Formats: sequence, structure tokens, C-alpha cells
Amino acid sequence: MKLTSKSVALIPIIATVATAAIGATLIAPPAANAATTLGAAAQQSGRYFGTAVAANKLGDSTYAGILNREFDMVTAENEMKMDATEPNQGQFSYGNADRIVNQARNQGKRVRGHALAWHSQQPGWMQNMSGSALRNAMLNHVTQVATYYRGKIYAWDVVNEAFADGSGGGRRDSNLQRTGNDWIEVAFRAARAADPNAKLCYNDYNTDDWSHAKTQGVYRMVQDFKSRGVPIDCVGFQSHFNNNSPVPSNYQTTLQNFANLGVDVQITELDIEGSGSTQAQRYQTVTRACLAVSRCTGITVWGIRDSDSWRASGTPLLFDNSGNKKAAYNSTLDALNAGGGTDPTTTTTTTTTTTSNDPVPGACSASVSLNQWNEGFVATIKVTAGSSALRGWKVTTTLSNGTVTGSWSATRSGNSGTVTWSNVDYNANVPAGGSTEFGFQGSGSGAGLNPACTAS
Ligand code: G2I
Repeated sequence: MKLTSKSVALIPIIATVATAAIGATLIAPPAANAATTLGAAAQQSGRYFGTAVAANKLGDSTYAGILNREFDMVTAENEMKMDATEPNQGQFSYGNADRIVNQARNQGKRVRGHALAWHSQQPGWMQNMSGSALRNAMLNHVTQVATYYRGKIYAWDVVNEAFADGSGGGRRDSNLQRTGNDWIEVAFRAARAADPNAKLCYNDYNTDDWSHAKTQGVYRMVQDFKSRGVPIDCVGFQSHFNNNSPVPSNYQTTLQNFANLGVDVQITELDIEGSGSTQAQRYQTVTRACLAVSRCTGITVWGIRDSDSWRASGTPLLFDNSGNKKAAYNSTLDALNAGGGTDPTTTTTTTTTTTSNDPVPGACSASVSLNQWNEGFVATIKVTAGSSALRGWKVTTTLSNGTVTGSWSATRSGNSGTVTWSNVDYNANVPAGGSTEFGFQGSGSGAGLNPACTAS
């Protein structure tokens, strides 16, 4: 039987895993047009495939070779954290972070920023601060770092790991939390003001199982933020898995339920301890879960080779210590090539209305997800390419009784009446059938936006 990417998709996981167990050479040959790298394979459905990068490894030719070949999104593993970027209060240090950002951008890769505010990895001067002095120092940090990298970051982990483990579903105690429960939303507003075009994410671990109290706690926060217009665009699921913390059977449900709140979801620090076919199967399960959720925009693994991992002894990554592809690499690539439904229909919450127009060949369509409350609204516009890729796009919207007060991921002309939006550099290219999003917030009513897209 000749295997095409479609027929591979239909083979039960067990069969794929059995093949993977025997060795990489026996894995079903990819279809003639299948992509041969993780980044290219993810791009087929408009997604990315990224990795964490350490600045001090960029000179390692094996490491840099795999990085440049396989990945199209980069996260600094440690170099953008608070202790690295503001070692002394008011003195910012971007050398190592810049090496990663510049290397990525020179290679045409995008960057996830990690992380603006976190209870951990605080510089010494911040660790013992409290009250308004700490609140102001945190806000200044968010503003300075997001401003410095303005325009260069696809998505920021604005706040990292702010919820407690265990059964309560509440916030983690920390010096930042003790400045007041609103510290997270204030950080998000500061980040939006500093870099209006970056997607702003909340990022955490142990939030993969829908039944866990921590997952529910984060969900309620995101739901609350969306209902009050706090600028949040995405939720990151770190997804550090091992036998004590396995991939939950409801993982896809979790991703979908968060996406249904009107945010993108991203797998931000994936690693799965193990080896051979068991590990390969688990990577495939995670990849398929992302592909099945239209707002799951990409996957990042937390390092390149096993030896690069913070959990090196658990061999949790896609390349072995010598840089060879593991069975988990092949199963992940196969899953990406088999594809998944990037569903251009916007999923909406009860307070949301959706309109869309069908793409015609070579053109594009736009749909709106509107979150309206008494005095204002947040609109997310999804631009979907027709049967040809887009190299640039324009969307017009109508605002009869509202005014735009802020926007992201598009340039704008006008703020009421007919408002015209065009792509920014990083979202000009949309693959055939793929999609990208921009958004805006406004005062008044966002009813009747009626977005119309043209390729430009
Ligand atoms: O702990 C795994 C990840 C959990 N989510 C947030 C991520 O930011 C976190 O990454 C890890 C890095 O992979 C480690 O590399 O964060 C750790 C610190 O929180 C990083 O470890 C640090 C060590 O603590 C330092 O002693 C060391 O100097 O790595 C530094 C550079 O190797």
C-alpha cells in the first residue's frame, strides 16, 4: 500500500508507534510533498514549531545547525528573565538576549519572549522588595523590556507561573502576589501599552489536565480578563511531562476550552521524559492535540538535544546527545505532516458574535469574534487565506457607534467609521488555507463590524 500523508493520518497510533520502535528508517516514508523539518511541517497548517535556546550554545555548530534547520520560533531559555535583563535596579542588560533574538531574526525565525514577570528568577535587589515599591519596580521592568523589544516579539509570557499547585485553584503566594491580586492584569496592561503588536500570554505548568483545580483557576482568571477587557491574547501550557505527570487524556479538551474563551493557546515548553516508542507516541499525542484545536498556534520544545535539557537525565527531547533525530522526532514530524483541522470558523463564547465570508481562490476572508460589555469591546479578527498563499492583506471594518482605543498585530488607518487594517511584517505571509489574527479594543459598540478582506 502506498502511504500518503492522508493515509498515514488514518493509521491507528499503535501502528505508528510499533514502526517507530523498530527504528527511524522503518517509519512510513513521507508523502512526496511532505515537509522534512519541524518548522516547515508546522507551517503547512499556519502553525510554528519552536525551541528554547541558550545563548552560550549558539557557537556549537551541531546545536546551531539543528536550530537553523528545524525550528521557526525561538524562546530564550533564561536570557530574558528578570534577573538577566535587570541585574541592578534601573540598569538593563540585553547582551545575551539580543544574541538569541538577532540570531533568530537573521534566520527568519520569530521569537517568543519569556518572561516579563515571575516570582522566580528575580534579581537579588527585587527579591526582598514589597508593596508599592515592588509593584512599581515590576511595572517598570515590564515596560522597559517590552519597549526595548517592541516589534520583535511574536508573543510575550507576560506573567509566568502565578497559580499555586494543589487543590485550591488559587494564586501562588509570592512577593508579587502580596502587592495585590490585580498585579497580573496591571502587568498585562503595561505590556500592551509598551508593545501593542505582541501577543500577550499567561504561561504556567500543571495546567494540562482539565480536572485539576489549578487549571480551573487559570481558566477563571482568563475568563474574567476577557469579560473585563484586560488585554490577554494567549495562554501558554508549558507541558513538562514524565511518568509522575503524564500527558492527561483530556489534554485536547483543556486546550479547546481555553481557546473557546477567545484566546490563542500555545504549547510553550514541551518535554516528555522517556525513550523509544513510548516517548514517540506521547509526542505524537501532544502534537495531534494542538493540531486539532484551531487556535493552538504552535508548539515549542524546551531545548534541542537531550543533553541541552534542564532534565537531561530523563532524555525528554527530540534529538539525542549527538544531535541525531530520535523516534520522537519522527513521530512528531509525521503528525505535523498528517495535519489537522485548522478550522477557519471562529469559536465564540456566549457574549460573542461571529460573521464570516467564504474564501475564494487566491483571495482571503475575515471573521470577527466580538467580546462586548457595557462601555466597550474587544474584537479579534481572523484573516484566512483562500487556496493561494497571501503575501499581504487588508481588512476594512465598520464602526458606526464605537471608537478604536488600541490595536495589535495590524496597522490601522482611522479609528471610527470605516477603519482599514493592514498586515504587519510578521503576519503578511499566510499559507493557503491558513490564518492569522489581529485585534483591537474600543469604547462604545463593536456591533456590525462586518470585516472584509482583500489580498494586497
Ligand atoms: O524549570 C523548567 C522551566 C519551567 N518553566 C519556566 C522556565 O523558565 C523553566 O526553565 C528553566 C531553565 O530551563 C533552566 O535552565 O528555568 C530554570 C531556572 O528557573 C533554569 O535553570 C537555571 C539554573 O537555576 C541556574 O542555576 C543556571 O545558572 O539555569 C541557569 C543557566 O544554566
